[in-house]
Amino acid sequence: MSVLKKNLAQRIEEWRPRTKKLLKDYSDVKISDVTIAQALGGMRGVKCLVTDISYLDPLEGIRFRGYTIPEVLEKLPKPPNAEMPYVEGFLYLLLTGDIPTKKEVKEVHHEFVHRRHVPDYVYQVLDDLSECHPMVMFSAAVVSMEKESIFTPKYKKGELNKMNLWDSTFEDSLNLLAKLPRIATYIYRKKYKNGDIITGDPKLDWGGNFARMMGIEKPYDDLARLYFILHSDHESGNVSAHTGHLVASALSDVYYSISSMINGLAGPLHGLANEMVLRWIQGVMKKMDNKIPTQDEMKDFVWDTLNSGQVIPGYGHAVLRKTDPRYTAQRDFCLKHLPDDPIFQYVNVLYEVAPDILKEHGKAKNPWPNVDAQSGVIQWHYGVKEYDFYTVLFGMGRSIGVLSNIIWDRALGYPIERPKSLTTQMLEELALKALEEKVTEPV
Ligand code: CMX
Repeated sequence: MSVLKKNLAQRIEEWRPRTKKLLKDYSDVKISDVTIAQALGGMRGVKCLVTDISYLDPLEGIRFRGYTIPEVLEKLPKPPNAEMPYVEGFLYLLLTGDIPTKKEVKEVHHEFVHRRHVPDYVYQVLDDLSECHPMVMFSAAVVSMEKESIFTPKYKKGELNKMNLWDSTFEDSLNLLAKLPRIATYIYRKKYKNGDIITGDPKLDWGGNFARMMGIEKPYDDLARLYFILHSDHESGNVSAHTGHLVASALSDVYYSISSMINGLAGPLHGLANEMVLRWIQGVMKKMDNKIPTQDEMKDFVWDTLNSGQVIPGYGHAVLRKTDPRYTAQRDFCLKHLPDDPIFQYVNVLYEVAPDILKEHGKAKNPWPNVDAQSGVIQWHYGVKEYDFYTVLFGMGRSIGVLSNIIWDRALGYPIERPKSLTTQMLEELALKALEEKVTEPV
């Protein structure tokens, strides 16, 4: 058994009694009330999911296993001469809660190397779908590998029970993760570089090998590591994470779950927003004839967009109420590596004016930028100019977090998810009852 799996097994054993005790002794303690606004409003703020992989504080932003982004970037081991940590070590952290040693990271790396072979039929699927959107190719490639699942045949043979469900899920998850850099870069090179495929190098880490197979020089490897870590997890209520969790809760294997997660990420209000940001910025650049706009000029563009009833992409968030620290981490990378990039300068002017305008506009609860406001800019700078591909990158990162969650869901025996629905008439009756109670309240 690998060190990662052994340590994970130990953490699971230590954790299980906590969940068990909560269920046994405190099951009726209330954690949330649900209003009509929440039922009709996408369940915002309803506290009804549990995850220990990451926690999103509205004012502080994300913490992974208790660590802020700067702490994660500082504490995790890095490849030689690299600025950013190994994705392998980050996975170790998400799964066990521990900062791994370099030796432990190397072990995860070897696990990935053994599991990275992509079956031939996946390339056939990708070749046949090469006219489709890259997210369609990515989702289809993942679900096409379902027959590789170790979990599903074991389940069918009756070999699984609540105590060992996680074990074959872990195996499936590592097998899938190991293949993602090859699949994603094959999509990219097939679609946009005339099928000129670059072979991988098993000596390289997950992020470094991804950069190599994309065909992009340093420091793109560091950017890749940073990007995948930042996009991995944002607790469980966002569309992609929740979809992955929901599908897996039916004990669908991870190939089905991650393919569904990718489909959720493809929407413009979620993962596709990074593409929309770049489109928006480049639309402004065209109108400005590439001249950097003054703040006043940028204000006009922002108001034009808002007045035409559209959102400012890359701004706002369902939970966050401050600048997303994932935005800040990418901004720091830009300031170091591409401070003079013209698109970055546009992004900066937008940052100077958009929050105040959104406050004045008065609709968005969060006027600050989110992760997507910076990510496309950096990709463009390093030559990844094909917008459609950006969400595939997001999907690679998000898989790390969602798979970690699914493994733990299975380890802790979380059941199939099944919230209850009401009809509109029932809501009207509840509203009327509340009104009557208010009227009869003593003054
Ligand atoms: N520009 C203009 N209006 C905005 C806005 C923005 N960036 N963000 C929110 N609003 C509007 C909403 O459209 C909504 O309007 P209506 O009342 O007319 O429907 C109102 O403000 C209230 O919305 P909210 O409660 O602040 O935000 P939601 O939780 O409903 O939505 C989000 C969150 C991210 C979908 C929204 O802010 C948005 O559409 N942002 C732009 C797209 C984007 O950047 N998405 C990426 C988010 C990160 C991710 O998940 O990947």
